Amino acid sequence: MRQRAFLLVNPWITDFAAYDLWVRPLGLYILASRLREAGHRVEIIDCLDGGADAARRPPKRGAWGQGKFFSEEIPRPEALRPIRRRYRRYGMTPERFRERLASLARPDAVLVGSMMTYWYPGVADAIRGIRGAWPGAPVILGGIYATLCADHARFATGADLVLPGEGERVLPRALTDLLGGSFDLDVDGGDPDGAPYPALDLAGRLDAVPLLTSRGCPFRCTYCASALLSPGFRARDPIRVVDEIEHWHRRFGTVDFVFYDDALLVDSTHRAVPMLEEILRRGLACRFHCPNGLHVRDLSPRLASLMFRAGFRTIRFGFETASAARQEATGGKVTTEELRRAAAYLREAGYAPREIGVYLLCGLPGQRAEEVKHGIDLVAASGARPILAEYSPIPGTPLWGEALRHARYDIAAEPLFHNNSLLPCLERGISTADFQALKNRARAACADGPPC
Ligand code: B12
Ligand code: SF4
Repeated sequence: MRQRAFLLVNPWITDFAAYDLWVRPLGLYILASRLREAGHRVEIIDCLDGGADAARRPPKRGAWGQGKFFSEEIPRPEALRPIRRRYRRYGMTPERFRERLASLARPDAVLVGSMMTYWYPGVADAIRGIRGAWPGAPVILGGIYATLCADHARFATGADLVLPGEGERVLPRALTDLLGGSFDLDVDGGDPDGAPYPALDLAGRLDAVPLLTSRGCPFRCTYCASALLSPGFRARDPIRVVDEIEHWHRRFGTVDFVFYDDALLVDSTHRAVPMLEEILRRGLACRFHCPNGLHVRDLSPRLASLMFRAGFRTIRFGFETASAARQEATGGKVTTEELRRAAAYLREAGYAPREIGVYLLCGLPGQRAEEVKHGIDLVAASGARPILAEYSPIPGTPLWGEALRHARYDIAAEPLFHNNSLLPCLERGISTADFQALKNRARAACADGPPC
């Protein structure tokens, strides 16, 4: 096998606002580890990695590996001109990015990742920078935007090749076509524990490590892209997950771990419960964070107690709406009774209401302000903390057709309008002031108790 050199690039975020809620390009680190395992040389540039940007004083970071990004104001893209809000680029400066590229030898191919669909301007900028450094180097784009908006990515980013899907499955063939030889990256052979750990040792910082205990989700909520990104549900052996936690904790001193799973608590008897018992058995003094919504249904008194004792510090549940009709129509992943029960178990385990975050979707097609208000009050009355999550319409999801009918912008033509903070599908009857009142109501609902 001929050894090849790859550069992996995580582009900037371009948005009205962004906060580093443990945002790490885990997909790229997974691909880097597999390329390395197959004997190739890999370098990674994470434009969001503050640790890689020693020239600037870092912005305020939280105590648990989250915090602010570096950012600078940039002109709004043409489509967003009428929206009078400041627009920013988050991450390292373009000069720093050029310096990093200039410090590297020309790779055989550059693999660019992507996250939110409406962050594509940062992807196009990164590809422009790569072209400037090595005009002839092949650039392959993958990741979430490339999967959900492949056609758009083909004309809007300047990539030579746009590859939708999980990289370890789609890259081997593309690399063979491009470079010749064979690239065996799907090394797990169907065993999700057969692969090496993500190559996070290449990251500029290991203050928080992202973890995946599974891929995909057994549910099919109509607003969610999980099935498009990872078809089928595959779970790892919980004990092997603890091995990974122990690896980062003991070798790199990492204390904060962040679960990126779509379905961390599903089938908890066979997954989360043994994992937490093992964490406690090994005495791993770590903190765990779940910024992505957890499932309420599988929560038992035992699981709640284990979560508390094992160090789960950031917990967020996906409840989305208190409307029983909408719960049912969007996929039936949770009922109101299940939420009440779960919140009670967590409080019995030791959590304060303010520490039990519950996401409520806001701005769904056809949703009235009354429904959101009802959700806020119900979550608060259940002894938990309501957190509004603005709906981002996603092409290819079952709700997309309805989103198109209700959208206030041309979401079909322009992914910039998928931006959750634009509330693109908000009912016309709900004004900005109404939305602000809902936000205030949610904030006030958890004004007491310890800080979270
Ligand atoms: C964890 C997560 C978060 C984390 C952040 C993590 C991060 N890295 O950014 C947090 C909790 C902060 C977050 C927040 C939000 N999120 Co989010 N999030 C996810 C989640 C669950 C997992 C992403 C992930 O890292 N997966 C694991 C890695 C391994 O997978 P991956 O990155 O896709 O990489 C694989 C492939 O894409 C591919 N690949 C990747 N790079 C490359 C490169 C090449 C060259 C190739 C070939 C392949 C390739 O191979 C990789 C390995 O298999 C996804 C859902 C999902 N299942 O993906 C939603 C998701 C991305 N989020 C979504 C949304 C809506 C949001 C929010 C707007 C929610 C809200 N309303 O508040 C916020 C916005 C954040 C912001 N403004 O800052 C949407 C996307 C919306 C959109 N329009 O793009 C998703 C898809 C969920 C959904 N609703 O369906 N999120
Ligand atoms: S349960 Fe969560 S991850 Fe699964 S389909 Fe529904 S919203 Fe997506």
